[in-house]
Amino acid sequence: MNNIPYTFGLNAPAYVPSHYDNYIQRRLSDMKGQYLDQGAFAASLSSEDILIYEVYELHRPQIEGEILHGVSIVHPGKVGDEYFMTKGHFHTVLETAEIYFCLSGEGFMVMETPEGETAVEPLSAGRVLYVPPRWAHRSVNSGADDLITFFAYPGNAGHDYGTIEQNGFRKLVIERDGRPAIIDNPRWQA
Ligand code: S6P
Ligand code: ZN
Repeated sequence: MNNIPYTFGLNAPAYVPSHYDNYIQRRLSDMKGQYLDQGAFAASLSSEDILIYEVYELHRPQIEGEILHGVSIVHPGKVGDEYFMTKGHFHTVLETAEIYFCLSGEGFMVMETPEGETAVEPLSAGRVLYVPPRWAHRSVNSGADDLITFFAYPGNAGHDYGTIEQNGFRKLVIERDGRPAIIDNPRWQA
C-alpha cells in the first residue's frame, strides 16, 4: 500500500465513489433473525433474496492512526412493517468512535451501549452524525429513496457483529400509520 495523499469524487445523485477498493453487498438472507416479523421475512425471502444495502470501501491498513472510510447505501423497502437496515455492529475495540455524513435520503441511526443506553438519531441529506466510542450502530432507511452516508472510523476499530446477531438492538424503527415509529424490541435479549 502506498502512502501518498489522494482524492476521489463523491457526486450526486448516485454518490458511488469514483475510486474504491472493496464492494460489499448484503441481501435479505444475510439478515436472518434480525427482523421482528419472521413470517414476513420468510415470505419475502422465498420470493427473492433482495439486495438490502451496499458498501464501497477505500482500502487502508487496519491499524491505529489510519482512518477507514467509504460509502454505505441502504435501499428503500420493508420486511413487514420494519424498514430495510444494516446488520449493525459494535466495534471490536469498543473505545472507537465513528462519524457519518448523510449525503442523500431519509432515515435513522439506531444506537446502544453495552450498559443499555439507547439513542435513535435522524439522518437526512446534509446532517452529520457522531457515534461516540462504545455505541453499536445500525442505519435504517425510512424513506422512499436510497439512504446514502459517508462514514469514517479508526483503522484499528474492527467489527463485532455477533453481539447484535444474538441479542438484536433494544430499539426498532417500524412504519406505523404511514410514519416511522421507534419501538422497544420485544425480542431483545441479553
Ligand atoms: C463500519 C461502518 C460502516 C458499516 C456499513 C454497513 O464501521 O459502520 O461502514 O459497515 O454501514 O453496516 P454493517 O453493520 O453491515 O457493517
Ligand atoms: Zn461502525
